[in-house]
Amino acid sequence: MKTLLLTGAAGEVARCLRREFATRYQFRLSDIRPIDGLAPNETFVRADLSQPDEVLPLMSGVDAVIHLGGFAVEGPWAVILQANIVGCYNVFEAARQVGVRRILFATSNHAVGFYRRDRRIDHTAIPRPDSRYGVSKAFGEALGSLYADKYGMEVYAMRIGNVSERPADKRRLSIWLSPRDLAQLVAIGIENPQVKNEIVYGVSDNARAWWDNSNAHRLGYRPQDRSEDYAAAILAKHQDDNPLVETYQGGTFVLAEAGGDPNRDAQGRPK
Ligand code: 15L
Repeated sequence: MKTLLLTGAAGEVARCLRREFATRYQFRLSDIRPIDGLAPNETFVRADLSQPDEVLPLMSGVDAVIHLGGFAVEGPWAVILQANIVGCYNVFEAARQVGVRRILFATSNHAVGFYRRDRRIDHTAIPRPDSRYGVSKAFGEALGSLYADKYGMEVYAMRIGNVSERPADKRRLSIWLSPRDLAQLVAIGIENPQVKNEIVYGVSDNARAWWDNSNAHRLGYRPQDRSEDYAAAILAKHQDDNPLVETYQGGTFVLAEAGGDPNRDAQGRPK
């Protein structure tokens, strides 16, 4: 059984992966926050990813890294810099030093959030971040590309839409990623020998998607879930947002300033 390092293991995306992969992989979980209730296939090592000497020991004996750690919404520059930029650098650099070749990196739709919704983009679309958070994800994509090209690492950057049991609103009908499709996408990133220097979109089989996910399809991704099954109920309740929010893929992140996503409280929980 492969052993995977999962950073950001106290977060929501990690919770889905731990559940989906409970019998498939060994997990070394890491987060700055504590985690209760470890399963038999899990161990936990607390680490602050902004500290290189705390990141290096996480890598020993690991087959691949799933790097989810960092601040998950818009935030103040000092926070984004340490958690998402310095932290991401430390993870790639520690993996290189220890010889862990494969890294799956959770980038985000907010790396491309300033593309309009009427524009269909694929994995070759250059970043158009909608926030400092989005800039940090574009940084991680660029860093991954450097480590793939320069050091021969195998890098799989997932521009994740929104992971949840069901799509939450109109915008998420386009970007929703179900937990089982997330698991399929991640398993491809871990197992597929063709992974070299990839960008894929983390999205289910959504009729309203803004993304051409042909690179993920090339690598074998066949999503099982469709947001359209929830569309009628969501659209019946939907009220149009600010026109800027409705225009751009990043939604409220295009407006968010100094403190974050207007849809979330200070702890990052949905309001
Ligand atoms: C993200 O990147 C965030 O981590 C997540 O909390 C959601 O806000 C998501 O994007 C989204 O765009 O819905």
